[in-house]
Amino acid sequence: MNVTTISTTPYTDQKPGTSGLRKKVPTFQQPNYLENFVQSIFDSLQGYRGATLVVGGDGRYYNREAIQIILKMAAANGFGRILVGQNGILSTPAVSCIIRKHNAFGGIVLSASHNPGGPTEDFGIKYNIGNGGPAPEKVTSAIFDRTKTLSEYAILAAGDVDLDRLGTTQLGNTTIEIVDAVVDYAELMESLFDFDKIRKLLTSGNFRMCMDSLHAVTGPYATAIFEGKLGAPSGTVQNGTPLEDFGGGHPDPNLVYARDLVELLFGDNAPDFGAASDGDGDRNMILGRQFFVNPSDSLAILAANATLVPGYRNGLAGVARSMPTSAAVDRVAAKLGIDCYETPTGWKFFGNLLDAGKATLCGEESFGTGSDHVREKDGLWAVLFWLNILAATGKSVEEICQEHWAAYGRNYYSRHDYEAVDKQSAAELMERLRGMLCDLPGKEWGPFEVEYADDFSYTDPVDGSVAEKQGIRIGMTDGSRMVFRLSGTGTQGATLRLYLESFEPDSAKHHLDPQTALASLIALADELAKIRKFTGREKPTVTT
Ligand code: VG1
Ligand code: CO
Repeated sequence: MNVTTISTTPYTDQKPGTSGLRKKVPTFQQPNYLENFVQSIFDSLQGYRGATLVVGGDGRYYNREAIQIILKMAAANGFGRILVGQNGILSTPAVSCIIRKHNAFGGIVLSASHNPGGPTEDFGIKYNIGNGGPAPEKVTSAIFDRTKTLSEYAILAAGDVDLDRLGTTQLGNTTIEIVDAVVDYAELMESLFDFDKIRKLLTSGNFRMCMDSLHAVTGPYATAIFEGKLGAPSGTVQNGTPLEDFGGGHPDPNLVYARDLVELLFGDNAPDFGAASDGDGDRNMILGRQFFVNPSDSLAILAANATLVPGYRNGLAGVARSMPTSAAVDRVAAKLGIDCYETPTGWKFFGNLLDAGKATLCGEESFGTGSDHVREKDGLWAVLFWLNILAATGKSVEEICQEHWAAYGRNYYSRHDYEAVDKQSAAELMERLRGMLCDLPGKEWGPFEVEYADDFSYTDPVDGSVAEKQGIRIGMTDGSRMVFRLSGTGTQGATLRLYLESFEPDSAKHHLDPQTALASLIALADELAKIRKFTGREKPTVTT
């Protein structure tokens, strides 16, 4: 075996964020940049000699090059077997599924998720542990520490592996298996949902759906599942071929970036159901005819209706949501008499709760929902969950939501993103707010009186690890709340996220546009945090 050891010097900027290391492609293309990070991953792990690694990505620009480097390094570092998605493609939830199913030691996911792709756009790399989930903080900080001292890496001198042909090849002493990207994942979905019922709905002739894969990774999965297994007419999946630049768009399933789908669902003769997914397939947006389902509501609705789905027939052990996600699911948990956990932003914080059997469903306001079937959020899983509910109840998306609000009250919710703002000014805004926190409780503005104001800190109930400074929360006595956070996935300047929420128990007042319902809270947020002043922006870049 021809292992070479290459000397290298550390980069100082390889700190993983909310979900792995994300940078512009040219940053990753610097000499040894990717190699340094990959070697740092391996150096911070123990006991993987001879074990299995799973590798795949969302197909974006630089995916294939990165995979070739990773395969040769993993072989040089002593992995016994590497499972790679055909064409280098694996969605994030599929990686999680394959790690679990094949008892792999871990996996490497190549994606910058919802961020654009292309030669000058974003790339990313993330390590997942043996439970199939994102590496927890103690692992990512060990990786980061290692990047600061690394002086060499090991790589095999070998030709490229053919990523397109299914089957087994040998790279030094390591077996490389090019696996079908879809099969294991589709099988898992079939084991959870009532495919017969969903098939009946989709082939009944009076139900139409449209799935927009935004030229990203879910295309092959969605086509195989909806058009293949479930019999939906061909053309149900739009933009179903993964492209290196996602057709020039943002593969981000929200009202702004999935515009074509939104226009279709809000246009004349709209389909009954629309859904979209992000770059790496872990997010979802759900639309009904002329109706948008807020992701926080979606989590609550899935929880409330879980027993309609075969995989959750016996009920839920508990639920979990990220702190900025609305409290809609808390109300469902209270009614069901199960625990509801509040975690920091990022899926890695759900892993312990899922492993310990404390939570069955988890979700984030950022269009992410999932369950204990894998250890990642899962876009198509959420779409199938909704279809299963629609098929089991015969109701429309809008009816399901309206009835949910009538039963539980409505948590009006919105997120305002100020993208690519000046880093320094964004940091100052947050520092200034932090300095104000002790004086806020008891203060009154119009209908609002501050009940609490803090910087969210989380103690993991399973391993006791603590995560601090996870977002500034200002909660009012009437249940309204505003949260300020800086994004940990952006690659340009800083992104300020403002999360807004209020609670309306009266169903006569459930028809408002969230921006209208939240108007006075939005104005107060700007007054308190001086958002316009610090960002230099009159309005958010993206409002969802
Ligand atoms: C964002 C979302 C967060 C999500 C993360 C990764 O992080 O807010 O909820 O878990 O992206 O999602 P941030 O730090 O930018 O707010 V994905 O689909 O990029 O893997
Ligand atoms: Co994603």
